[in-house]
Amino acid sequence: MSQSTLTDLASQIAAGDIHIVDLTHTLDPDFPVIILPPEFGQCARFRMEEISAYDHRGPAWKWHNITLSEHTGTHFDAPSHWISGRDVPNNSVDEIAPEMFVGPVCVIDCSVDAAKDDDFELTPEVIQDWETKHGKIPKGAWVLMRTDWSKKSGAAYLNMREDGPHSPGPTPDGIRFLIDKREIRGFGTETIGTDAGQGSHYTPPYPAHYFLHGAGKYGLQCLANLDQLPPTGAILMAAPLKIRNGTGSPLRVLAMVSGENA
Ligand code: 23J
Ligand code: MN
Repeated sequence: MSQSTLTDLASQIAAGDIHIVDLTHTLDPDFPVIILPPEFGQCARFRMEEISAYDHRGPAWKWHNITLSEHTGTHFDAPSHWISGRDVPNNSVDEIAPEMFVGPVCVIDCSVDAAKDDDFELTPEVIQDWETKHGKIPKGAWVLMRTDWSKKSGAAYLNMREDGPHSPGPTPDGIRFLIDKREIRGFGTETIGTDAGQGSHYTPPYPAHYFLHGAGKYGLQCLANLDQLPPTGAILMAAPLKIRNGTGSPLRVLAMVSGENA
C-alpha cells in the first residue's frame, strides 16, 4: 500500500467526496435498554450526574460522572458476552486486535418487510436474494440488517407484548449461513439485540449471540442511519472502549461512504 492512498483518503474526506456517516444513537436516559425476563439480572440505562458546572464545585470547568452498562445504547458485543464464546481466544473488548474493528460493510435492506412484520426473519434465502442483486458477501465483512427500527422510540422500540418483545432478527440458519458460508467479521442490527425480539424461542435460544460469539465474531446493536449507507462499498469503523475483561461497550460507530453513494 502506498502512502498516497492515505493522503488521497484524507483529501477526499476534507473535500466531502468521502462522507462520514454516524451510525450511533445519542446516549440519553430515555433510550431503551433490553428487558430480560424478571428472574434475570438487568441492564442499566444511561445516567449522567453533574460534578461541577463552572461553579463552587469547580469554578472554571464543567464535567459529569456517567453510569451505564456495557450493553447500553449503540454498542459492541464481544465473544465473551456469550457462554459459547467463553473460551474463544482474545474474547473481551480489551483483547481484540484493532484491525478487527475496521472492515467493509454489506447492508441488507429488510425495511419494507419489517414494516409489514415486526417479527421479520433474516433467513439464508433473504441473504441469497440480496446477493443476486449486490454480489457475494466478501469474507471479513460487517453485515448489517437494515429494518428502519432506529426510527422508532419509546415503547415501540422494544415493542413489548404479553409474550415478550417483538422485533426482527436472523433465524439460526440465517446467522449460520453468514458465519459458516460467508465468514463474516460481525453482524449488526438497528434493534435492541443482534437477535430477534422473540429470539429466546429459537433452538438454540438467542442464536445470533450463540453462533456469532462461539465463532469469535462480533455484534453491533442499536445502530442508526443505516438508510444512509449503500448496500456495498462503505467501510465500517467500530472500536469499543478498552474495558479490561469487558464483554461489550457503548461506542461511536462510523462508516466511510464514497461520493457516488452519498
Ligand atoms: C443478555 C441476554 C440476552 C440478550 C442480550 C444480553 C443482548 O441483546 C445484548 O445486549 O447483548 S439478547
Ligand atoms: Mn449487547
